[in-house]
Amino acid sequence: MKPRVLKIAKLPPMLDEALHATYEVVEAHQDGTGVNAATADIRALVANGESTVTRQLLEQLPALEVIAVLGVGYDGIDVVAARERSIQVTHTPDVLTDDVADFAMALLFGIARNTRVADQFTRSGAWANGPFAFSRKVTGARLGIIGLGRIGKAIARRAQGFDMSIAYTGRQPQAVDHAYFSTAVELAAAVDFLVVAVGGGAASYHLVDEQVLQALGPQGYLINVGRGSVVDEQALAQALAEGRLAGAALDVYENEPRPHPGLLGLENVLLTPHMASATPDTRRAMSDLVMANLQAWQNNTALPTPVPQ
Ligand code: 8YV
Repeated sequence: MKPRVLKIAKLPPMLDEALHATYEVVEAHQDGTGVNAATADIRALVANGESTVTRQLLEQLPALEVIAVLGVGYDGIDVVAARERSIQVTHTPDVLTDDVADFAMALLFGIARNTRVADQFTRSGAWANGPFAFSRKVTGARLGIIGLGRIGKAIARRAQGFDMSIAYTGRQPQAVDHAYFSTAVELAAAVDFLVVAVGGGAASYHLVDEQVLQALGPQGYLINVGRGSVVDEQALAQALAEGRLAGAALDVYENEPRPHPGLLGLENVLLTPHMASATPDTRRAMSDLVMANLQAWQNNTALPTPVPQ
């Protein structure tokens, strides 16, 4: 008999196929509600970076042994509650770093050079009435990174290719050649582009608030490829609408899949649907890593990518 797995995420077709080939897959919503079958003998759970696994859900899964997250971020998972029951939690770091860093640069360039509005301008024929407005030069600008982890460092490497000066904030200074600021406000005040590359959770909740946006100022741009919860989206929409910030480019939102309505009508924003890691190669690698973690769990061997302690 195939082991039963609870799936609480929309998964890439290749992972769905692999899961169905090996397991009996029981489905539920992203927040773990609406389970469509009995759960007493479910021993594994597959989630993604947007899923929530609460203590309550874990209580409904008395036989659960492993949670495999498709994604590097696992802020939706109550890891403390899982550990109390020795449930192992895995994620998919590294394999998506390049895509997410590439996409951060795409967003940065897109908002700085105003490509979204320029495309509309070209298509609409408005060009016939005169040239498009000037946009912001990127090469040589000052970049601030919130969260100099794997993805933050990959963004820094790319930015160095554009002669950008790099500064960062994080829990502590690291052995790198970039300027360190102990707070997001100080960092924001010192840069032109502020990129959020930090994960979600209580520690980073609304780290980018009114004060940080104020410090970034009317010439400053915000880019977010980390988690929506890091940015106070209401404050951001207001600052953008009032011209207190030059622009923002976001791939993640506080309430996905619905960006703050105040953002939708603004010209100086670039909005993408949480797609930074969504390329076939990367989603294949992420899917393979989920399967490798589940296989190791079944074989009772060390899991390849457990979440850090
Ligand atoms: C994915 C992510 O979009 O890795 C993460 O934490 O948020 C993304 O790479 C997501 O987890 C898959 O749906």
